[in-house]
Amino acid sequence: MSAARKTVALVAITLATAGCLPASATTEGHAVSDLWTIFLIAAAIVGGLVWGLITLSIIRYRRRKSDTSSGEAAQTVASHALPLEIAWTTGPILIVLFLFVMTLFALQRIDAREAGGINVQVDAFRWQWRFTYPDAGVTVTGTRDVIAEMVVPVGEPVHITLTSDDVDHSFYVPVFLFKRDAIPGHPTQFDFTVDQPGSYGGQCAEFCGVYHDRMLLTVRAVTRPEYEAWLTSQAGAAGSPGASGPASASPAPGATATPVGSASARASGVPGSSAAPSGSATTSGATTP
Ligand SMILES: [Cu+2]
Repeated sequence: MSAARKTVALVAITLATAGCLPASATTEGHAVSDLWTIFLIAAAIVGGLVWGLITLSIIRYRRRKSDTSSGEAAQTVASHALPLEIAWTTGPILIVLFLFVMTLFALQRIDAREAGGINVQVDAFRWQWRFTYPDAGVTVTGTRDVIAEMVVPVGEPVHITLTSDDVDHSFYVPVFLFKRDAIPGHPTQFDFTVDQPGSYGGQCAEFCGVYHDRMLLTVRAVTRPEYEAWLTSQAGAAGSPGASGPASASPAPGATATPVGSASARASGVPGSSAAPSGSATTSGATTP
């Protein structure tokens, strides 16, 4: 294949895939990707229509050699083309209304509260995350060396209460197609249900200070028995010296300078990664800074 053809193929593939979202890992995320597809189709229809009419006009009404007129084309004044005027006013209004209603439906699906499942309190702080399981008395606090990992049962709703200890942060797991701000003093609640077992990397998505980049996190979805075994191991670890129960979980504010994250912890935090991190990362994730 020649260089020119390769370039054309590359540009075509880039354009064709530029609007694609990654497949969502949660039930709620499907509402987002469905909505995205609807917007994309609407945009493609409008774009196709506009470009088609422009191309048609350029070719069909181009100036020909036989044309000896002064150059000005016939002008279509709005008052002379009432049907046209009505069409290009109502068309866009209907499209926007349709997209607005579809967005409301999608929001309803995303914000739906489901029965059953587990509760997790998520606290963002400069510069890590704390995940508290109030029903089990387990707390996982990320440190500057080991990012926090939230372990959840796959296929069950996870009820999150999100807040921040200091400044605005944002809970963001890219493959969940979902992001929500953590605002001090204003807890927010949302649910998600992870469809497939795996480890999903996330990060703070609100610039919150010099070490904002340290605010990585992982959500690991496992089977119910694995989840319960993990909870038991965490509850056991919390009782031993140097491990975190809720009381000893508070981070050192303004913690100092070394970069966050061991290589393995970071590897498990790669968005979309499906490799399950080792048990040792989980355990050390629960220790105090
Ligand atoms: Cu942050």
